[in-house]
Amino acid sequence: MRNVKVLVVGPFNAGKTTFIRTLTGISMTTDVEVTSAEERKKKRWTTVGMDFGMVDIGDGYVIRLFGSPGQARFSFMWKVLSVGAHGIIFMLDASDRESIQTAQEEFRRATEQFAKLPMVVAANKQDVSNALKPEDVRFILGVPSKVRVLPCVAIDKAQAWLVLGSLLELIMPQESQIS
Ligand SMILES: Nc1nc2c(ncn2[C@@H]2O[C@H](COP(=O)(O)OP(=O)(O)OP(=O)(O)O)[C@@H](O)[C@H]2O)c(=O)[nH]1
Ligand SMILES: [Mg+2]
Repeated sequence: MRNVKVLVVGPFNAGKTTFIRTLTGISMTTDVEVTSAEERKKKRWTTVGMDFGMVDIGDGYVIRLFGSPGQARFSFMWKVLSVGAHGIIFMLDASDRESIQTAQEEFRRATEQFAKLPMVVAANKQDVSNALKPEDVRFILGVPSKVRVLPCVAIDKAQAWLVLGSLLELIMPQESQIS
């Protein structure tokens, strides 16, 4: 059995937990009710520890998906959760103009922290009519040309698979490192 570890990071409300739930049959999360009034305007539940789900992609490969919390107070969790990771999905809510500055800052932090790992950017919530397109996200976040920015709808299994598949294409050539 070959285990591939993927970590999903990104700001509060990006859709990380949803993405992992959509893709994996088995999953766990540590979501609790949001306490801050500002954040509560956006949604009721937030991740305070991690999300986890596994998916068997055949040929003896199992993908283990870990999701980080998005609230800034849990930023230390990136380091904890990335131990042994083979690749990173940086997810943002492309429909939320208010959170774009936070996404810029978080993306900068991700490129520094995960410089050695394969990464793709998922411009989530493309089903929302005003969502920024991947090329706009690339420009605003300053994503380097070697990093792919992909459209994503985390509530849609086929779309979520395309994002995971793009990252796996980057990871698999290095599969000798996978145990
Ligand atoms: N329309 C739409 N809504 C989405 C999509 N993905 C997630 N959502 C919604 O966005 C909200 C946030 O989703 P979560 O999965 O909780 O986001 P998160 O990144 O895990 O949030 P934190 O753990 O709090 O950082 C929820 O209400 C989801 O239902 C999507 O692709 N389209
Ligand atoms: Mg979450």
